[in-house]
Amino acid sequence: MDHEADAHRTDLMTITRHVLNEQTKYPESRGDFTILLNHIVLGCKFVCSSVSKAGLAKLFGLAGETNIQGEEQKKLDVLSNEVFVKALISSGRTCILVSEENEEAIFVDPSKRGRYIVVFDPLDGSSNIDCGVSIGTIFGIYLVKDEENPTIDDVLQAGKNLVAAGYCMYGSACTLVLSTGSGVNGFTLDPSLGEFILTHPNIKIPKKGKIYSVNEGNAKNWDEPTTKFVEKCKFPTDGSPPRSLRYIGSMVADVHRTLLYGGIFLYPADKKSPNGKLRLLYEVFPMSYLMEQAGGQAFTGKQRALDLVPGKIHERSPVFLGSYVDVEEIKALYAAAN
Ligand code: AFP
Repeated sequence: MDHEADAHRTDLMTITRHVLNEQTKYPESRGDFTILLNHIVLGCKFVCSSVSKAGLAKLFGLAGETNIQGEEQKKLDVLSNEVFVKALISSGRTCILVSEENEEAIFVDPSKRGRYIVVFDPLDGSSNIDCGVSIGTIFGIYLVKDEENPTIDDVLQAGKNLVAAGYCMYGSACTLVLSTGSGVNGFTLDPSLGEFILTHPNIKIPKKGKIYSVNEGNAKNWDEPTTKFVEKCKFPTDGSPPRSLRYIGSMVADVHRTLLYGGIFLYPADKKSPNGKLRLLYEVFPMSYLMEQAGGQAFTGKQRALDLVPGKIHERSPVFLGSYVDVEEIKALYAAAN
């Protein structure tokens, strides 16, 4: 019997234990981040359970539909948003929340205020819900400058100022990927324990990948560097084999695969959408932060994604993110075009 392996299996590293361990590196830490994270984890568990029983509970479909009892049904993304907003406020550790679902930023009442700002998309990829494709929650965390006086400028910070970012993917397993600024770790929900257990320690993205991921339906509107890059993926001229195309259309799932297998995910600008589709604060920034923390890169077509400073909370940006070498290739094409 392999006692060492058994010891490993019985020594469970939960996400809370992991974050508490990380905090011991910062003697001034007050445990606030662990409390905040526990509330994010609660939201993820709720959404995970709702997504998995959505068909049963008749949670699918349009907001405003009614159920058998004649009660109004809430769409899953609306419900998820309510759960996250309430969990984050009740943590007592947040001062401003920005959600994809709310037009305006939410300023937390002074009686419940803390020093963290959370930007999030409670249920990204929601157009994929009805066909059972993996979807997810994306979040980024900033610190406020003055806890007594939070302003919208505290939210409009460059992505490089994030103190943590992550996503939770509701797929064949429920996986939470997190970075607090010293690498990336993945945790899988053990439903029998109700705990996220460290299953993917210190994730590093392969330096170069064999997969590209893009909505090719937009190809007729792409700019020259994107067109050239995709052409090279299909018809390489350096003797290398063509790359595989994988596109789910759910950013969390596409980024998760990119992080684990390597490759590049592209949501470029095009003639119809000069800023692309994805939102800077709660899609581009958190994913770019995770990519860099895992040894990859994220580029907008003009600059490092994390250097951008948003002018508005729901601002969009093009993004190319993934393996270091793959992103270097697209950077070179943009540099040549300018
Ligand atoms: P939905 O939430 O409307 O499904 O959008 C998902 C998303 O924001 C992101 O998760 C995907 O990467 C991207 O849009 C897919 O966009 P296209 O459908 O234009 O390819």
